[in-house]
Amino acid sequence: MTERQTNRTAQEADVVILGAGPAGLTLGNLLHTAGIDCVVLERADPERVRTRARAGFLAANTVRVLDRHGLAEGLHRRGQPHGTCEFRTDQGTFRLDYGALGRREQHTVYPQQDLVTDLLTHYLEAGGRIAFGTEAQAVQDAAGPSAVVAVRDAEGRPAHWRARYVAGCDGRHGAARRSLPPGTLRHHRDHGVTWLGLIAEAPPSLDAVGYALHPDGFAGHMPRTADLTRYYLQYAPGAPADAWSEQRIWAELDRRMRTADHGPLHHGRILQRSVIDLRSDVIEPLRHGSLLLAGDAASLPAPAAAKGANLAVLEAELLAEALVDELAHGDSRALDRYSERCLQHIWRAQEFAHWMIQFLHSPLLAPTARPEDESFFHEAMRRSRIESLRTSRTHQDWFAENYVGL
Ligand code: RFL
Repeated sequence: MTERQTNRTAQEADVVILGAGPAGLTLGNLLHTAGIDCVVLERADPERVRTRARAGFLAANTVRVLDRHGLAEGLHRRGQPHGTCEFRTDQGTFRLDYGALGRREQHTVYPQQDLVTDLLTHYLEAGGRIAFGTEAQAVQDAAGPSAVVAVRDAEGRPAHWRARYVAGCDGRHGAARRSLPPGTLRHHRDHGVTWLGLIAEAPPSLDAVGYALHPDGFAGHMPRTADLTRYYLQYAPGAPADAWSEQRIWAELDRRMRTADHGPLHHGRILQRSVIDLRSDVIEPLRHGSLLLAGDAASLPAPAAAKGANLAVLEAELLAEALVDELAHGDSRALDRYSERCLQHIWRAQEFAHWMIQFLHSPLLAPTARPEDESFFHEAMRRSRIESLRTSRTHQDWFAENYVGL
């Protein structure tokens, strides 16, 4: 496989895609297959792109999108179907076979780095253009007939790309967001909760996603592969990622996951740890002249509901269809509706992520808290929600539909 570094003197393409994550590479594949002249500009090197571990749970609709375009071979071969979650609470433990509830759909567990590797391989083998080590600095002239992307190449030299359309798929700290015109709305919410995100070199310890709702804070168990498990621990806001030793981490996980009642967790080396402040935002609108946003650049859903990579793939397909209509057939109607169509999905995902955050996290009562304080009210509502989800089939169907759906 060759990775062609782009060094044409006249640097231009009909569509310049910023970022080689799930959004940018899905879009690149779809446009290239449809014969649209496009290029992906990626800040990182290929090794980093292929190994960045993040998401793992792909919704049924995401698999359908990838299937439609012949991009799902790897995930069918190596991904694992998954349809159960287990809630461990001080009101008891219960399991929901969400794959048999609601619309009866399952997740496919497939690490994001494997999906990105598959998408990149497919794109390169089809002859797609990509420039690694190329950091977009700004998108200029998006209101005019063609936009200009100012970049720095791997040696730090400034250069420019000219495009009829620029797809901002470069995440929430990328150049696309920095280039939005004044007055663009950014709806933002800080959920006031922090997680320590961990990847452990250990097999999953239960055959389900585990959500432990503990008075000392939330703990989560997410299967990834036969040898790797992702864990989350609710963590003190502002604490550095290395504040806890591995021993302390496993002790907290054991306690919050109630291993005394449910059996031990498989311990292993902590391969990766990061502090995740649960925040959400939505940009509105997602189109500004020839600049269009997709994936995390368009909206960041807090990772509590595993929606980000799924939205990225869905939006990439909508954007590809709209750009093909416009560039190949001169029909701009889908492009005009792109922002509105995506925002419907985005707000549904945001609403469910918000619900999950309220459900999973206790207010961590301070020793000085009194029963008349708001935190007690919040905790009582949360207990009532747990009871409703445990006992009401209607509530379980609603949960399943939102948990796995988009
Ligand atoms: P990405 O994946 O961040 O890719 C953006 C790419 O753009 C590059 N880039 C630039 N390139 C050129 N010029 C610039 N100026 C650039 N700035 C950035 C970056 O190097 C990168 O290659 O965005 P994309 O494609 O929008 O995909 C979004 C997803 O990555 C994200 O939403 C998910 O990882 C969120 N998420 C999950 N989503 C799910 O659907 N299911 C899950 O199970 C799930 N688990 C998670 C998650 C996110 C997590 N983090 C990051 C907190 C678990 C975690 C821990």
